[in-house]
Amino acid sequence: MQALLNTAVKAARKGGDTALRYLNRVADLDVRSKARNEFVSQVDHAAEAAIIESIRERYPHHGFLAEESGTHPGNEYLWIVDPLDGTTNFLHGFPVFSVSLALQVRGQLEVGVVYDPCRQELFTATRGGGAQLDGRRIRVSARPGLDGALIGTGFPFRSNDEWLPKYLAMLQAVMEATAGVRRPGSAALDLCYVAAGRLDGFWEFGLHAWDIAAGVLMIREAGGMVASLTPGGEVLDTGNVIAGAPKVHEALRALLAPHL
Ligand code: 2AM
Ligand code: CA
Repeated sequence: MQALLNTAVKAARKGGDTALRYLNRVADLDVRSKARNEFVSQVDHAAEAAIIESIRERYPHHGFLAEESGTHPGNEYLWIVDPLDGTTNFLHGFPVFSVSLALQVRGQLEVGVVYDPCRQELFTATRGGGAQLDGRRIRVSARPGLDGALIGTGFPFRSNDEWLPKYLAMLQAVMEATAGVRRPGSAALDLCYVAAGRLDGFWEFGLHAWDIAAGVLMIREAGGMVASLTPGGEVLDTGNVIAGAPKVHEALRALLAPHL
C-alpha cells in the first residue's frame, strides 16, 4: 500500500501546486456560470489532468472517477478524484480549498490523501495503517458530547436546496447546543479536521463521492465515526454525511434526527 500512497501524495501535490499557480491569476480566470452557485474553471480541469497523468504514469491500467472528467474505466483499482474541493472559495481567493484523492480496490477504500496547498498540510490514511498529518499520527477529539464542541458543516446548495428549511432548523439546534459552528467550504478538508480533532463533528447534505471518499477513510483511521445521515445506503452513495468523534457523532445524530 505504501507505493500507492506515495503515488497518491505525489499526484495530490501536483494538483495543489497547479491550483496555487492559478490562484495569483484568479481575477483573469475564465469563469463560466454553469448554474447558480456552480462554477467550473480552467483550474479544476488543469489540476485534474495533472493528477490523472501523474497516477497513470505509474499505474496505466487503473480506473478513475473524477469530478470534472467523469468515469475512466480500468481494472479493480479505482481512484476517486476531486482536483479542487472548495471551488467557490478558490474563485474568490478565499484560502480554504484542497485536493482530495482516494483509492478503492474492489470497492474497498484503501488509501486517502487530502492536500491543503495554502497551509501545505498533507493528510494521509491507509486502511489499517492509521491517519497522519504531515507524517504524524492524528486522532479524533476525546470530547464526550456536544457541550463545548466545535462542529463543521456545509450549507445546502443548488441541487439539494430542498433541504434548506430543515437544515436551518438543524443549524439552530446545533448552534444552541455547542461552542460553535464553522462552514469553511471544503468538505474534504472539514472531514480531515474532524480526523485531526480540530473539529469535533460535521454534517452536510448532498455531497459527492469525490468530496468525501478520502475524508471518510481518514476519520475511520483516526478512530472516528462517519455515516449516512439519511437511510438508503452507504455515505458514499447518499452523500448526506454525519461524522465525529464517537460520542459527538452519536449526540449530533440524536440532535438532528427530529429535523430530518
Ligand atoms: P466543490 O468545491 O468541489 O464543488 C461545500 O459545501 C462542499 O460542497 C464542497 O466540498 C463543494 O465541493 C461541494 N459542492 C458540490 N457542489 C457544490 C455547489 N454547487 N456549490 C457549492 N458547493 C458544492
Ligand atoms: Ca468537491
